[in-house]
Amino acid sequence: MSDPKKPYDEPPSTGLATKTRPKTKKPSLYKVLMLNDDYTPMEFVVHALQRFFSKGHDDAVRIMLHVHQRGVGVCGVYTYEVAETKVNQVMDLARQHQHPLQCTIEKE
Ligand code: TYC
Repeated sequence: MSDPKKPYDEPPSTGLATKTRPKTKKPSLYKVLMLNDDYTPMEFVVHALQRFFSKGHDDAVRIMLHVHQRGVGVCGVYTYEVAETKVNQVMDLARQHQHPLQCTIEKE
């Protein structure tokens, strides 16, 4: 006999407690890298790091100087769409100010 309290699509209980564990996959992460150049003003890079990567002033200066001295540096690590958006935001603002600043994405 069917249980009148149960919906029709549920199989009859076996008395075994089971836990469904929906299969989820952690998204891949991507580093946003900033590249050095000889023309973009240091203050502009610091501003971009604060505005688009939510860095505090001191952290932004530290990252900017790292890129200035080493040629490349990590601004942050994000899922693909977020990383792509941040690269576009930086490059759009740089273009508007006619700075050659370049940003890229690298898979972690
Ligand atoms: N090298 C630039 C200068 O001396 C500053 C700079 C730092 C530019 C970081 C780009 O990603 C960069 N004005």
